[in-house]
Amino acid sequence: MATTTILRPTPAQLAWQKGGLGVFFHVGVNTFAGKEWSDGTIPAADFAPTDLDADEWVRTAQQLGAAYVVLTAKHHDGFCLWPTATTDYSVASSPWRDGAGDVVQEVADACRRHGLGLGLYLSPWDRNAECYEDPERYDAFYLAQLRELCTHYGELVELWFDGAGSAGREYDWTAIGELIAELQPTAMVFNMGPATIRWVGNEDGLAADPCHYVTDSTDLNNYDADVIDIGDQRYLPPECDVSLRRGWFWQPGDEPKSLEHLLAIHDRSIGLGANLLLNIPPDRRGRIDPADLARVHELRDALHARFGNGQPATLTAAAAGIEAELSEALRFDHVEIREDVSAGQRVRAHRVVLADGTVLAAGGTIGVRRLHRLAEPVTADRLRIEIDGEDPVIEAVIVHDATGAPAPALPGDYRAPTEAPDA
Ligand code: FUL
Repeated sequence: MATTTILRPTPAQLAWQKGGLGVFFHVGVNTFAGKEWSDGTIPAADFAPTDLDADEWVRTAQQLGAAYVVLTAKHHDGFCLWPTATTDYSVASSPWRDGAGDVVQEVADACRRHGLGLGLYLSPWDRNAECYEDPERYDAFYLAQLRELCTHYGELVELWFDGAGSAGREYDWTAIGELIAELQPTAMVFNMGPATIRWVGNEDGLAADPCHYVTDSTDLNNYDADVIDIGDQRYLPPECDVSLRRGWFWQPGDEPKSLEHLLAIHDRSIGLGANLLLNIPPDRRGRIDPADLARVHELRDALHARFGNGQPATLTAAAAGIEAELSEALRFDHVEIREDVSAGQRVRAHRVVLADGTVLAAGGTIGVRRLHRLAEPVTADRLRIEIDGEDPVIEAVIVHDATGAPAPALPGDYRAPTEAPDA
């Protein structure tokens, strides 16, 4: 790193990071057209879920341990899932609930019932709005939509601004930032304009080590940790987005990823100190597809089997790190470490070492949580965590015995082939 300046998270950023897991819901006219992207011409009348149950969506997220959800209030096609005053291209023009429904409201209510935070995706690129080609008019239109979302649904934990389709287009990020500061000052802002969190750089749900919380840019093409200009640095922790299925929208014939693949995504996002936003797309009934639901429950059970019975160690400071003392000699095959990043991310490198000097695991970032899966189970009553970094604070070391629990292949390549959207 070129600097010793250590930037701190805001309390809202830290709370969001500690939450760790979010669930994405992509639903809209695309769901009924078998498309990933559409061009704004699919009739609003095609939005016709027969049995929409937002409570089931949010309950499913909660069962998986999510802290928040993010709903596509408007995708690139411009169709709005709430009865906006800005356009007729919305649920108000659909047969669903006789045009009197509001998906955003139903999800917001379910979030309140289940204690999850609500996030909303409002695509800047809008392929339906007739004013889109006139930047001044569109900026006003977009701000009006954002104002509706920021005023009618209670507290928002995240606003998702997707960059797709917007290359070369500058939106009025100053006004957007002012509106958010006024109406939803603690909402995380994803990746554009007044961003407070950033995209991890792929749609496979995979972070890498090191996982920097401080960067100079959300533009990953320009990101180079060695040439950071101190003045431009920002605390921008990453969110890894990925779909349970191949597509973001539910499509017939698509299937959920394997349990092993999902566990690998978990370990390489949450387990590397990043957030994970896992998309579980409602189907044409407006329900979670039974195959998806079964896979989500398998994932929940597997995570519980691996991490549900952790044993925390008692920590004491040592020369180059900390000593972690267990209540007795325990068998374990995973080590979880949590850094207190409230005064900034400080650990640059670390090693997990047994009393006899055997190095069990090593890495760069610890961050809000780091999971090490050991090649072999060990039995020990103490560990040393050796740390390189500036005044690092470790808040927890937890050992887990996941004997017999499903786990991803070690190592494995879990990148998905990329494909252009079909519109
Ligand atoms: C992308 C979009 O183009 C996809 O349709 C999806 O919404 C994904 C999360 O972000 O940029």
